[in-house]
Amino acid sequence: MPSLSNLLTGRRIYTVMKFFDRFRPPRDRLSPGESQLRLVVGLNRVDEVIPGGWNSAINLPTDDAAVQIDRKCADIKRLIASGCGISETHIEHYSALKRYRLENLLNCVIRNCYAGFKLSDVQPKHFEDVDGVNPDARKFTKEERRRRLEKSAPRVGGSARDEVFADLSKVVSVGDLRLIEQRFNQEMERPPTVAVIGQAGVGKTTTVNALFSVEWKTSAIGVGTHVPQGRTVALPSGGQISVTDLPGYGRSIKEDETYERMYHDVMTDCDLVLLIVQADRGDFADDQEMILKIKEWMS
Ligand SMILES: Nc1nc2c(ncn2[C@@H]2O[C@H](COP(=O)(O)OP(=O)(O)O)[C@@H](O)[C@H]2O)c(=O)[nH]1
Ligand SMILES: [Mg+2]
Repeated sequence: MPSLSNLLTGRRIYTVMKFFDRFRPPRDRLSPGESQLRLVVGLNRVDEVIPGGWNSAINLPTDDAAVQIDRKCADIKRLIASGCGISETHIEHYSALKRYRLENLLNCVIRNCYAGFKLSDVQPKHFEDVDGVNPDARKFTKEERRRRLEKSAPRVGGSARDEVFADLSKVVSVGDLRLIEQRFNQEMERPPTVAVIGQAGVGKTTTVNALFSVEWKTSAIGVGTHVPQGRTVALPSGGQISVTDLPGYGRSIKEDETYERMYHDVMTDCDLVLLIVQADRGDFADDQEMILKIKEWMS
């Protein structure tokens, strides 16, 4: 067995983690050929996709609307994926405001983020804390939600660390295992860095706060703010996360050109780009153009 001692840099640990994906239950595996592009496209605001389709008492779409939302988002995913040459597994639909399908978005983030296992203990904000949810019906609401969301993907990883080390102990020597553990612990001290991008008002701040259960207090990047805003916040589940809010694109060609260098510099350095798109909009041309650029910058 070759010694791992000279090989285990941070990124190599990622490779080791991916290798051990093979030992995970099938549902948690990367599918063959799935790219490791560190990009997730979030289709936000699905609560607005079907007019009158949201049942606010239980904070879920009606059964009919849920089917229609899935169908409509499947079309958008196909459109974006085929137009940009990315896998649909990098795109997830959800509602940040209603805290709907945040688990699915989080799974997608964990799968595609460099060292995504650092986020495997994250708990998204509670869906039943949204305004309008009937407090007396909470128990029913919870059960109803569980029933309806049964089919959605279970959480990737769980205690990713324990699983991976249990796997490793079967195939590497005790010395190498200790070394991997040491490097792993070093890596864990580095907070994951996520760059969040999207057109103004798509829900970047709302998404970060709901997904990671943080209170990210950066004021919305509005017209007039043209610099990235970075902040490291403590995760309630332990550890920290560094989030960079990038100014929005698609307002003017001149602005987009000015921002490109900045986008490029921030993105090449981060563990994940989270690009947020409004699912209830009809036109994704600017977003697709941006995805193509991100792909080029990050490859
Ligand atoms: N209906 C709906 N509104 C949302 C959703 N996510 C965000 N919003 C609203 O969109 C507005 C802009 O959100 P914000 O997070 O500040 O967008 P940002 O400019 O991209 O950071 C706020 O009024 C949010 O409440 C969502 O999933 N559904
Ligand atoms: Mg914002």
